[in-house]
Amino acid sequence: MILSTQLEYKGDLFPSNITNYKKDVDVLHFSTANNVILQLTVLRDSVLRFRYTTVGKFENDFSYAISENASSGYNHLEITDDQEKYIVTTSRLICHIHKSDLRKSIFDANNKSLICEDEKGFHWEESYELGGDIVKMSKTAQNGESYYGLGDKPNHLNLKGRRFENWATDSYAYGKDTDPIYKAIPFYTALHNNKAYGIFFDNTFKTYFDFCHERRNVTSFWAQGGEMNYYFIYGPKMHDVVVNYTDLTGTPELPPLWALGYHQCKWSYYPESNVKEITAKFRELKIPCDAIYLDIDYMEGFRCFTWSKDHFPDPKRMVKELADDGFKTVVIIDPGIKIDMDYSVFREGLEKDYFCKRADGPYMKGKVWPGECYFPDFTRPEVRKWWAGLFKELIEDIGVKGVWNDMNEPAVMDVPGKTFPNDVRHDYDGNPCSHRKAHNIYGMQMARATYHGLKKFNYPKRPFVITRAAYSGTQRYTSTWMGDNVASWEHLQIANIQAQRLALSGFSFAGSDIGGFAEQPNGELYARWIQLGIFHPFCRTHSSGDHGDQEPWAFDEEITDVVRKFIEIRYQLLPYLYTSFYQYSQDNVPMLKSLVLFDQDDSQTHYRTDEFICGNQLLICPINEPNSKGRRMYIPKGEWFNFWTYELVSGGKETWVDADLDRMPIFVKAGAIIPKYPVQQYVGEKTIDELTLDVYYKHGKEDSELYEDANDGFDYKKGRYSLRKFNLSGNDNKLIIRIHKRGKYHTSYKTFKLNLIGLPFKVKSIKVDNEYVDLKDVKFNGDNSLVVNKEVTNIQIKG
Ligand code: MIG
Repeated sequence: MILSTQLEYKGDLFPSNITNYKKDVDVLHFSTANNVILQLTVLRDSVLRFRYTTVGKFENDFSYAISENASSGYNHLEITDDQEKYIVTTSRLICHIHKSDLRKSIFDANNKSLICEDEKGFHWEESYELGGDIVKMSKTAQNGESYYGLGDKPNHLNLKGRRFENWATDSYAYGKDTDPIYKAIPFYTALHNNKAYGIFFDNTFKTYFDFCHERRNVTSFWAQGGEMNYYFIYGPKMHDVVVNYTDLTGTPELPPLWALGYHQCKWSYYPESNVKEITAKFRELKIPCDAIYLDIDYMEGFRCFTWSKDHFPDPKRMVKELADDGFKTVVIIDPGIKIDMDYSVFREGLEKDYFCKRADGPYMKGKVWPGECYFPDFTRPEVRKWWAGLFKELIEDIGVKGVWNDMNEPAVMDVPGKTFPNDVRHDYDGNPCSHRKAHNIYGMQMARATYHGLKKFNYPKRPFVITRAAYSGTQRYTSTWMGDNVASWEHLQIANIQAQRLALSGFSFAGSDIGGFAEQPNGELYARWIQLGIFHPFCRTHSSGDHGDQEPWAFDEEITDVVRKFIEIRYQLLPYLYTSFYQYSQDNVPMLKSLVLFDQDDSQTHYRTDEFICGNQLLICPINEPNSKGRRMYIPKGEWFNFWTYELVSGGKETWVDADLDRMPIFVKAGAIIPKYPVQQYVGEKTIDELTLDVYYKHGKEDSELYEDANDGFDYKKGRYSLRKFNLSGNDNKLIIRIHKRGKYHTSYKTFKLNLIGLPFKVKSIKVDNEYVDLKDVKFNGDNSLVVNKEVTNIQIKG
């Protein structure tokens, strides 16, 4: 019986019974008596897409997140049914769809165990005020389930017990519980009973995720509009969930190697003489640095694509002089275009009708740094093209090498909500909509347009872009940073979590403002933060500048020495980091691995936050507290060498690790082969004439990789790269390394210098490609090093 009160407020609405089922190759349609359709697409054996409509018809299927290179194809698809349900079976998954209410349960096809089950499943609320539905999904939480991902959230790595919102927001001096902040990445990985699966809710409206916060046994996610449209990704390895999500939303091309060097930034270095002072000091103190940033003050009245004549009278000359000294210049570009008829960018945007408008036609006017501004609608292809074109002078003529996109949430000053009002209209690539739908992708489309500009005008060199706001898939175009953090010990911890979380969310190329943006660190905090920062894919010091200096020499000499030492380690590790970037770019593998991803079967890892793996073989744990002589940390299972002492430790337990201010806990996985460059002051300063390989003995097997190419340009796409795979295997009196090489690139060096670390036996013979080496020729028992031709394929060391 329906009571009249229920009719007035409908509350949650639910699908009724399935009345019709239709299959179209890999797309299945289940329609209910009350006009709901579930469209299930089998993308891969382990990836299913679920899409719902409540009006009997789907809107145009369009997503900014999904990469055009996403892989698809499955081995097996079978659909059967019984009294209660339809049963969709792939070679990895079994999905039940209940005929009475459209609820779903998903099982592992191998062992039939439950992975994920709808609680209420899909339901919705009609929005009378705005039209459309508030679309909702709820799932039963499984025993001991944990949750990870969701982009840049500054909370605990494990999201369980919390609720989050995704709405890109300028968040100056955010804290541990601030939510939302700059990014909207509606993807998480869940883990229970050694099985991991992921959910990517590809909906750009404001979305919410509740991980057992409101109800202890329920996780749910919902959006203020749009479609219930999500991807279910099965592991059972968390690693494979993240890899598959990253495959779906894409990875960047390789950055120029210099972009993995150290970057120095401040708000702001100006005038030119100040910039030069800073860069000269790096060279004088021999602290490696590859990039110098110009914040908003380089412009004329904050007008994008202009230069302040007073402060930078001849940018082209300056940029060239910096380049001659090994510095790449990166400049900031914001979305707000100053309303000024004498400003050509504004005039052109106005004439061509490229600026965003309000619902009834007026321009979207908002105050940002330049004063009142209009804002390009980056969701229009022709606007992106125009924007890309605006970089011609900066990049092609002046020689700027990177662009920094800020304020692209978009941020607006002095207004409620600090962003555009909801009624602002966007083209959304031919799917016109309001800001409610376009807000979360505005920054992404700006960064995308910027990327295309750099790619075009920097050709044949590679582009470098950094953005603050992002949605899923933004990683295809740009690197990112975590926005306006604070110089505090707590924020050092937050930076660690955010970098890991972003990596788990498909966005590896990220780093924090080292030392903190707001306020000022003391030397100790700065040094500890540099130690963490050198293991983040993006490594930049940045600060607001209004609390004092934050260069490596801004503290005392001891600090400067520590900072130099660690930046030097980063420069030595460049081939390792670059290989890790290659694995990310090529194989979708996150560059940082939280311990839970590294070893999910060890439940000790599920709530660890500080320790992480950088690349595949370096275990890192920052010091998060002042006056530390070391700390306790969890060493994951397996054998690890202390990076400093070469002492071998067995994992699976917490251990005290010494780490005075000039050290931090770093361990190397036994069996790893870590490639190293000599220290350089900037990438390309030296011709590398020998590559060092640190070989860490293992009783057992371990594989390592080394990727190399020209470090810039696109020839690698034509096969001009070199990829070596090292298979190491050791026993009590033998160590064997087999090397396979692929690719046509010829490195500048001819030899490898192997440092043999941790051999448990005294070397009696060495065979390189089946020829005995005269032990007198190698520095054995001296420094345990061995020099071999780089084309070597087999090394046998015997005791
Ligand atoms: O309203 O460009 O997060 O990195 O230095 C502040 C000035 C605008 C915020 C960025 C910060 C940058 C600053 N920007």
